[in-house]
Formats: sequence, structure tokens, C-alpha cells
Amino acid sequence: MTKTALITGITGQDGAYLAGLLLGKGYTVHGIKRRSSSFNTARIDHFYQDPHEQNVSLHLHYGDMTDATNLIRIMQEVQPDEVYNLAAQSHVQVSFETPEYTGNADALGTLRLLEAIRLLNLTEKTRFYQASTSELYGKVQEVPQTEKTPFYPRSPYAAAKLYAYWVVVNYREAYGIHASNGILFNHESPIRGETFVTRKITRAAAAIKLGLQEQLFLGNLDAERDWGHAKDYVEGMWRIVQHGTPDDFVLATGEKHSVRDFAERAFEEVGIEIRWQGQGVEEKGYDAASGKLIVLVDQRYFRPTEVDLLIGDARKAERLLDWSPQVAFGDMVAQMVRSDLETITGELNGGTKSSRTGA
Ligand code: NDP
Ligand code: GDR
Repeated sequence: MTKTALITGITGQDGAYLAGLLLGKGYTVHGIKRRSSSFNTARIDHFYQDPHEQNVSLHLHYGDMTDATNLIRIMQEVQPDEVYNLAAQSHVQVSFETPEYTGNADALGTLRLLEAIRLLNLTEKTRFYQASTSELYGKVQEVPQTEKTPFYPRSPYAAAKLYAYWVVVNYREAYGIHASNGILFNHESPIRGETFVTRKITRAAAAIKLGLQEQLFLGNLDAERDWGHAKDYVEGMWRIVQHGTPDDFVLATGEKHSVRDFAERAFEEVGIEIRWQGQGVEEKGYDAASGKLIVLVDQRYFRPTEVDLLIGDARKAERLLDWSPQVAFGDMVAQMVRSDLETITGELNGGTKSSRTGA
């Protein structure tokens, strides 16, 4: 029997990788996309099938996590075997500027989907995956972080995700829904959003190499993250949902790097060695060969409350799900830089010249 999955946030990085994974496994995939004034489906366009054809396996529905009636109608129509709730206002810094909206979409949006399962009598049929996050740990209580490490959210985003985490646990315990949290540490790829620090750096390294950008402005270079590859992490999501009992799992690589390390590795990929001078907001990165100033620190990219260090312990997922990350840090950075070199060269050939100095 073909399984049916519903993915919220299908137009995002993880949604696109997960849609590819599930379509490859023979699922019928339904995705919720937001209405926007310009196209927002670039990451999944290659899966598009003409809806007039027979046996179409990808279906898109207009919807929004803030609209309960819309979500209930889609759930009723689709009757999914599995729901992957990936939709969110996912940018930590932006959540300080749009805290109420972030709470509505990320916290209450999750509740709306769980309520739809309950109201539509899908509690036996539908399994639920929640995109929880290492941001829940926030202010470091323990290193590395496991499923048992206490939470201490440090942003409106993390606080909203904390509500979502606990409401998933509660609906599992109260109504017996097969609902699980994947506590995923940062994961990146060539289709990562361009305002997250990794993609901002790889795009800038490519543009600077091609002579299209002079400088890159960053915030806190000392922040340390456990960065994996999105392709590995969507495999983990699927395994969490297939597991016999619903549960909460950390997915992480167990390796940490600072933002500074990431920048060094990305620039190395285009043949530029960075020499650092100064400290704090005065720190500057120079091209060691030419002496040109290429990396500067800009206070505007600092957060009111920062998460200094995240590093995860994914041994539970390894033991119970046989999951482990496959892509090494250096290979992932190289893949992202190479992809950005190709994309920007393509844009250039198409006549558009990037003049940005930072997203
Ligand atoms: P993205 O920002 O790339 O994608 C977010 C998706 O959510 C997009 O499809 C976006 O639509 C959609 N979306 C945003 N707001 C709404 C809304 N109100 N209604 C409906 N859809 C909405 O995130 P990622 O793919 O990187 O992450 C997926 C999920 O995993 C998110 O929930 C994120 O918080 C969480 N997460 C991510 C981690 C990471 O390192 N990537 C780590 C841990 C958790 P549109 O394309 O129109 O903007
Ligand atoms: P994060 O990712 O906040 O961990 O959330 P992001 O890439 O935005 O920041 C990582 C760290 O880099 C520091 N930083 C900068 N960040 C950005 N965006 N831009 C900069 O110029 C910059 N300079 C330094 C940040 O301060 C931070 O410490 C991501 C998202 O995908 C969330 O949805 C997800 O839940 C978590 O990862 C796990």
C-alpha cells in the first residue's frame, strides 16, 4: 500500500530534501505552500508533475500555519499516514523582530495540526513528526546535549519551539498519538536559506573569489555549532516516524566548529587563506596573499541573547534507529561553496551581477 505523507514547510530546505526522500520511497506526498507574491517553490520545482497526468505523486496545497480552518480542511482531504511539521518562521534573529508571529506559526501552528488529528479522528492512523531544535537548549546547561539535558530557550523562536515540543509530548501522552520530536542540531546544504550564517559565508566566499563582492559582514564569530548535512537529517526524521514507539531523539554529528572556523574552511575552498587580526567587534579577516580586508564584524548581526555553544550527543538515535550522519563537515562546506560558485557564475552569465555585501 502506498503511504501518504503531508509535509508542512515543503518549500524550505528540509521540506525539499524530505519530499525527495519520500517520493523516492514511493510515497504520495502532499505539501503545504504559502501564497506569496513571487514564486517560492524553486527548491521543489524539479519534482513538479503536471496535475493533469495520471498517478501524480506530489500535490501542493495553499495553506498557512496560522490558519486553523485551512489546516483542518487539508488534513481532512489528505488523511495522511504521516505528517512532518517542518513549517516555521525558522530564523532566530528574525524572531526577535517578529516574536508574536513566530509564536503563532511555530507554537500554535503545531497545536493546530495536533488538534486537527484529534478532531478528525486520525489519532490511530496518523503519525506526527515535529521539527524540534537544539535551540531549545539555549543557555548551555550541559555539554554535549542529550534528550535529557534541560532546556533554556534564548529567543522568541526557541520559546515557541519549546511550547511545540511539550504540546507534542502532551498529545502523545493524552491521546496516544504516535507523535515524536526530532531535536535536530544545525544542518545545512547548498539549498540552505541565504541568511543563515553558513550559506551567507559560502555565497560570499564564491562571490569574493569571482570578484563580485568586496567584503563579508558577520556577527558573533565565536558562536559554536554542531553542523551536519540536511540530507542525513531528513533520513533521521523518516526513521523517527517509522520507529515502533513514538519518542524524542537528538540528531547531531557530535562535532563543533565556530563561525570563524566555518569561514576559514569556506574561503580555503576558493583558495583564500584568512589571516585574523583584532578582537570582538574589531576583529578583521584579511586575505593572507593580497592583504585585502575581506571579513568584518558588524554589531547588527549580534542577537540580544546569544546561544554560545551547541554540540549534540546522538547516541540514542544511533542505538534505536541505526542513524548516523554520513557527510563530513569539510565535505559539506566544500559542496556548498562549489554549488555557490556554479550558481553565481550562472547568474553572471544570465546578466545579473551580485552587489551584496551580506544577507
Ligand atoms: P526553512 O526556513 O528553510 O523552511 C521553513 C518552511 O516553513 C518554508 O517552507 C516556509 O515557507 C514555511 N513557512 C514559514 N512560515 C510559515 C507559515 N506561517 N505557514 C506555512 N508555512 C510556513 O527551514 P528549514 O528547512 O531549515 O527547517 C525546517 C524546520 O526545522 C523548521 O521548523 C526549523 O525551525 C526546524 N529546524 C531546522 C534546523 C536547521 O538547522 N535547518 C535545525 C532544527 C530545527 P516559505 O518557503 O514560503 O518561506
Ligand atoms: P541558528 O543559525 O541561529 O543556529 O539557527 P544561524 O546560521 O542563523 O546562526 C548560527 C550562529 O552564527 C552566528 N552568526 C550569524 N548568524 C547569521 N544568521 N548571520 C550572521 O551574519 C552571523 N554572524 C554570526 C549567530 O549569532 C549564531 O550563533 C538555525 C536555524 O536553522 C534554526 O531554525 C534551527 O532551529 C537552529 O539552527 C538549530
